[in-house]
Amino acid sequence: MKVAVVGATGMVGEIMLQVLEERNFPVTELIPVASEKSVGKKISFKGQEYTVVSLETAVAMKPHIALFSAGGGTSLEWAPKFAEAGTTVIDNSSAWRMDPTKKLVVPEINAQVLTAADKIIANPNCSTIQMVMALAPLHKKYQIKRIVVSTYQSITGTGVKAVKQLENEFAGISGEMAYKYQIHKNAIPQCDVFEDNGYTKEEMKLVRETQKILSDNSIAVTATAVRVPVVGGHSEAVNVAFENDFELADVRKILEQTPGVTLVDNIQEFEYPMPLFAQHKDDVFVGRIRRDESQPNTLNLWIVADNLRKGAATNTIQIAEYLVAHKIGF
Ligand code: 11C
Repeated sequence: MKVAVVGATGMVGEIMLQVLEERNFPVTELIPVASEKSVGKKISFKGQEYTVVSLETAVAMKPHIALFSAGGGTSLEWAPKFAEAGTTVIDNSSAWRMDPTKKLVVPEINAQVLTAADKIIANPNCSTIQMVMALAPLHKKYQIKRIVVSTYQSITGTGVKAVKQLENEFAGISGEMAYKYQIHKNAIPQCDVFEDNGYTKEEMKLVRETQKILSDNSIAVTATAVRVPVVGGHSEAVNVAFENDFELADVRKILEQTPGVTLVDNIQEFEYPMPLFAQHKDDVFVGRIRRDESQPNTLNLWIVADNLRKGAATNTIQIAEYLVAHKIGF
């Protein structure tokens, strides 16, 4: 496969290259793509050097697949141009996610919706991916009524500027700020911009994307998204009310048997998921599983994943793997 990685020099783009290599994705020709200021730079992939090209050049090279992680504006402008040239685009930005003509895919949950007609496929937001990975198999069995989620999000979700800000603050150096406030020793209850309803865009992604992926608009979701001075992944405290009652042992068994989910839930040994241990891993880690004793059929869980991996690069590449394995669109 001729594979373009758009945003190859960015934080997620670099991990996409690593994941392509690790999973031995059948790349016959790699096309690293970035903005004009990075064109001509060298990147290495599988021990070989490649030169970064512009978006125009990449479209003309007609890749089979383009993995996009270059921001919403770039996706809106360029994904259709690639699609027009016959390329299948898998886009990691929020540009196409809620477009009713585009599929929003977590392969373990709904890859079967994909068809050869899907030339632009949307990758969900990181905080949504890890939550639905744990909740989808429970939804199947018990039918979710309502989700209350609070997130504790890694600064890597904001990008390199935020990582630099925390490093500077930690070292006591003043520098460029990614956030309006200090993040070191802080928790900022704002991820992304505010919408008219008083929620942030990140919070509303958890609502809308969850309903779209689980193809059930009756699921009520309410979210509070918080940025914390953490780098390894996003954590989520999730309270989920089901239509039907459950046994905790069955919930554990279902999660244990879910591909892509690892149960870490042994309070006797103080074992639970944490970003420190989730970093660089592809699985979604679930623990602190317990009944919400304040109301019927309700469960509490703690979900952690590396937001740059399963939350972004890995999920994108798993979509590409599914297309290749099922010969969809090529
Ligand atoms: C964050 N989830 O942690 C965001 C980053 O819609 O793809 C990814 C934003 C997106 O701030």
